[in-house]
Amino acid sequence: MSRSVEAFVEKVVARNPGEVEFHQAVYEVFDSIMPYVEKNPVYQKNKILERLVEPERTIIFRITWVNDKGEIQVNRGFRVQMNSAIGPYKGGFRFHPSVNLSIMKFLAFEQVFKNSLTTLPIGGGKGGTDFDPKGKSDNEVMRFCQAFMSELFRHIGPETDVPAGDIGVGGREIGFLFGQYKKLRNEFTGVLTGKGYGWGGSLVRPEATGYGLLYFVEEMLKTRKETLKGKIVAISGSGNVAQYAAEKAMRMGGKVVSFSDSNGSVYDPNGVDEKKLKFIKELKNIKRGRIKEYADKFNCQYLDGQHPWGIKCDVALPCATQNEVDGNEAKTLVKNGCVCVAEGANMPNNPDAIKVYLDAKILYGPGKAANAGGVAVSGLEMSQNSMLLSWPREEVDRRLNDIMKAIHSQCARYGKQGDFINYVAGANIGGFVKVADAMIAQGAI
Ligand code: NDP
Ligand code: 2IT
Repeated sequence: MSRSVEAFVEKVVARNPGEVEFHQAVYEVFDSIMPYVEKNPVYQKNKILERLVEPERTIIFRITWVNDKGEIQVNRGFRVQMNSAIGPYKGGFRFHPSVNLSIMKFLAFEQVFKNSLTTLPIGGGKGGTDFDPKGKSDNEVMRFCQAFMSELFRHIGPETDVPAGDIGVGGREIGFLFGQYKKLRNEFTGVLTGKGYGWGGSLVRPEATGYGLLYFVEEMLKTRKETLKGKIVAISGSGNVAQYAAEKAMRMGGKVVSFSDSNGSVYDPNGVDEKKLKFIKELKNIKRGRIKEYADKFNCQYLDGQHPWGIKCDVALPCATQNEVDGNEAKTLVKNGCVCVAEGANMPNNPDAIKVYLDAKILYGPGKAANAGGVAVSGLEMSQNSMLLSWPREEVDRRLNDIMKAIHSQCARYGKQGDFINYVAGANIGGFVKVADAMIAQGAI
């Protein structure tokens, strides 16, 4: 870390004690943009870095709801409205017991640069709650979503802040949240994305993060004159992103050999096919069961309590959560011949792991570039909502593919180091410039 980055991050740590995930995200971004900032004094003069680490607004609130037994439950809700320089705040809701202010701020911070990279006019935000949807009935989830929105509705809106899904929030939750917003405001607007098709949703939004990830991987492999055909692909997670990453990887000719959840991983050396994928979608989206049932059903290995990174693969796609790959796991991946790591999840590789990939000069695509397809199609959902129309599947998919290619070009433009593309530097600088220039144009606000 350079002296100036170290000094800056120290101040951020002192001002935001204990927010370790936020510190990690700030360090990662500023480490790559600092040389660019130092070459362009206008950014320092305008205190852009100091402003970027201070959310424009943070809302923290109590959520009170009643469970099926009639007992009162209390949870905590968050919305971090990080930066609106280039558009309304935009970013998902996470429902997971680990949610705290640090995790919300790291995700909102990352979202600012990611959304800038999409080429669309969307600012950055993130929200969520420590409510755990696991084991709750549909009615409990509905009452919780209604209670959550009963506070949040006054802070969001189609031209102010447009939330969507993230961990623990999919179509079911977006439906309940949208219903409550509509009731309280008496307005049918595009205030949330990831809505159902037929009531304002966009085709391809459910698939967008996973599909976009593979479009990005395709571009990365192309720089080395390779394709996914015949490559062995290890995936972690088994939720929205993992499922559609697997679907697209498979359809591109890759062999997907793993999934995971918070209990363990499955290793299927024969590869996932359409039938197995259908089983996972039903298991995870409807039955809400554990990934171990996949190993039982298809008679393959279950790695209890383990990540899938010990499995030999050509391409690794972490699609579960932050810090799910450490330095040793990254070394194992590289040793086993992995040539490409692309992040479906946000910040799944810790700083040691990232260093391993950069030192080995393998293809490494950070989340803010590689998983931006989800929020990009959310942006396209907003466009369709404001035009009161819906585009056909092929149109949305083509736009998603074009956006992922444009993000790849941005990364190559700002990250080229000889014949190596440093996608970390490329994505961070590429995302930064547009937001920083907009902030300068809009004055000291
Ligand atoms: P889902 O809730 O659909 O799935 C999450 C998956 O990750 C599940 O398999 C879950 O296992 C696992 N997981 C979650 N938390 C943990 C944890 N603390 N430890 C181990 N495993 C965990 O979420 P998504 O697929 O939507 O999100 C996955 C990742 O992708 C997140 O990092 C999210 O921020 C990122 N992302 C999502 C986008 C989207 O459009 N949905 C867009 C861009 C990024 P279990 O069921 O056991 O909890
Ligand atoms: O991390 C992310 O980009 C998301 N969870 C999607 C956000 C969105 O607004 O679609």
